[in-house]
Amino acid sequence: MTTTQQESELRVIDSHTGGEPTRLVVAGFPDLGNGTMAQRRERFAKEYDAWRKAIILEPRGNDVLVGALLCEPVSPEATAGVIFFNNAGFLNMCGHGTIGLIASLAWLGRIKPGQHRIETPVGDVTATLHDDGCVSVENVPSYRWRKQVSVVTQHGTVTGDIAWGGNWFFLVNDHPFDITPEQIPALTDFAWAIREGLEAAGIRGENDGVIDHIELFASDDRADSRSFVLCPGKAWDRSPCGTGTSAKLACLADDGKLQPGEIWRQASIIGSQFTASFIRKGAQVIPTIRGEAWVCGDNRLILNADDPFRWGITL
Ligand code: PYC
Repeated sequence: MTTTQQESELRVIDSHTGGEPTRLVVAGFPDLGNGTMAQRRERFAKEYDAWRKAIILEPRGNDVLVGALLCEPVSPEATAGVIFFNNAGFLNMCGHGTIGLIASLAWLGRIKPGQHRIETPVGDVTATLHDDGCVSVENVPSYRWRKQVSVVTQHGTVTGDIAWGGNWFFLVNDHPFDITPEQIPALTDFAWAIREGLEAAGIRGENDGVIDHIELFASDDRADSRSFVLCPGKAWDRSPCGTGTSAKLACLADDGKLQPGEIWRQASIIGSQFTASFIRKGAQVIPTIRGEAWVCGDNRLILNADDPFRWGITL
């Protein structure tokens, strides 16, 4: 793992998308070479994981924060490449984070309204910056892998769908909770028990993909559905989760409950919303999610060589 003895400084643009924070690293990160985003993510994980922790963990960050490393894209047609990470490791794609990335690039004056191709470790997505400041993201193809899978947890047997929306999700409609802020500790325990149950039973997505996001649904009086999403590092998503909404759309499409082009409004547990729809390309479901992000900081992170917690608090 590569660390340096000198003081280092990173410039980061902080934003939030429906309450969920994104920290975009725009300067100061070590060079990861010219490979694909998947290759650069591998190098990041192998050689620079200390930098992930310095950026995300306390005292500079927190467990809710999602990091986004801005990269030169491989293709001259693309606007940017990005690698997403959090307190537990790396994400494949991130919907709220892509909205934050686009809003931050616009705030920096680096992009104008219109379409922008963004390279991610799991494929390209197309983000559109609209004139009103909203951002829509045409995501990677999404699909349901398994329907109504039962998993044994400490809270009993729970049944849900396994779907890919750029990350792997276990989606549960049938559970005993209200999805309200008062229930967050109980929802967190329940969702984490599902995560542990899936791991213990070796239940995975396609190609052995770890199911590291758990999504619980309920009705909402101002949207089509409200969700509680537990992220890989045990923090709950303040936004409706872009990749989670994509996984939801794949399931709805499969069940014939949502038609191509029909709008789905997904609310988060704190009431923020994404609107979403999908198109079909052959057998594939391609979701688009739309939301808004707000830049809330333009910061320099100082990694002082004498700081005992320079590389984050790692308990
Ligand atoms: O919006 O896709 C998303 C996301 C994943 C984890 C947190 N947010």
